[in-house]
Amino acid sequence: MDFENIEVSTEGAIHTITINRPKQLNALNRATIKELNTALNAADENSGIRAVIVTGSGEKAFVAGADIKEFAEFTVAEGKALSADGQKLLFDRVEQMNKPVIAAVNGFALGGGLELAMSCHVRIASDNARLGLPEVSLGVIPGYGGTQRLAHLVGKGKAMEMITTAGMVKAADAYQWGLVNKVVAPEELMNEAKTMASAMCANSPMAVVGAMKSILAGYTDGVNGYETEIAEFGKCFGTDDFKEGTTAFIERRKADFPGK
Ligand code: DAK
Repeated sequence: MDFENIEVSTEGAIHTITINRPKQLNALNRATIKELNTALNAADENSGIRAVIVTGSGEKAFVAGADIKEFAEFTVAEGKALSADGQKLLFDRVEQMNKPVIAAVNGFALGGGLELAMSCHVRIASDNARLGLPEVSLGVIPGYGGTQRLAHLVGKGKAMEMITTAGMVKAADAYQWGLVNKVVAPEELMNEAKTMASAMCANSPMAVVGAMKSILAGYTDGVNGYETEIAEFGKCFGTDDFKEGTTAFIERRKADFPGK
C-alpha cells in the first residue's frame, strides 16, 4: 500500500504505523487522517497482525495537533462536519480496533495528537514528551473526543485544568496522573512498545478483544459494562482459543492461539 503521509511496517505479529510529516511536526491534515483510516482498516482485517503501534516520525513530535494551517479557514458547518468525520475515521476507529493499539508518544502530543494517543488502548511516552490540549488558545475546543477521553483517564478536575489552561504537561506528570502507562528514555521507546506488544500478542486474540470491548463498554453512554463483560465472557467458551488455552495449561505447554 502506498502512502504519502504515513509509513507502515510489520515485524511478526506487530504492525507499526508511523505518521510521517516531521517538518509539520506530524500535524494531522485530512489526507493523513484518511491514510490512517485505510492503514487501520487493513491492519484490522489482517489476522496475522495481533498488535499495532502508532508513533510519529522524527525526534520532536508524536503529533503536534490538527493541521492548524488547514482548519484555519473552516466555517461552523465545516468544523462540525469535520469533527464528526474525523472522530469516525480515526479516533473512534482506533479505539474500536479488534487488536490492541499502543501509542508510542515520542515528543509533542498536542490537541488532535493527544486525542489520537488517548484513542489508543495504551500509551508509552518518551521522557521528553509534552502532552496537552491547547485548543482553547486557538478559539476552539477539543473536537476529537478529547473532553471525554481526557476526563476518563485523569479525572474531571485535572481534565478541566489541562483544557482550560491549555497548558502542556511533562511526561513524568502525565504518568503520575494516569495519562500515560509508562515513561522511558527516547532511545528505549520503540523497544518498550514492542515488548508490550509482544506480551499482548502471546495471549488469545479473541480474549484480548473481548476484554478490551468490556472495558470500553463501561465508558460508553447507555451501555452496561457488566452486561457486556458477561456476554463477552460467554463468547470465549465457543472459541478455539479457549480450547487451546485450557488444553495447553493441562498439557503444561505454552499456548499457541489460533485467534478464532
Ligand atoms: N499544524 C500545522 N503546522 C504545525 C503544527 C500544527 N498543529 N504544529 C507545528 N507546525 C509546524 C510549524 O508551523 C512549523 O512549520 P514552519 O513554520 O517551519 O513551516 C513547524 O511545524 C515546526 O514548528 P515550530 O517552529 O513551531 O517548532 P517549535 O519547536 O518552535 O514549537 C510546538 C513546537 C509544538 C510548541 C509548536 O509548533 C506549536 O505550538 N504547535 C502548535 C500546537 C497546537 O496548538 N496544536 C493544535 C492544537 S489544536 C477540528 C477538530 C479538531 C481540532 C481542530 C479542528 N475540526 C473538526 C475542524 C483540533 C485542534 C488541535 O489539534
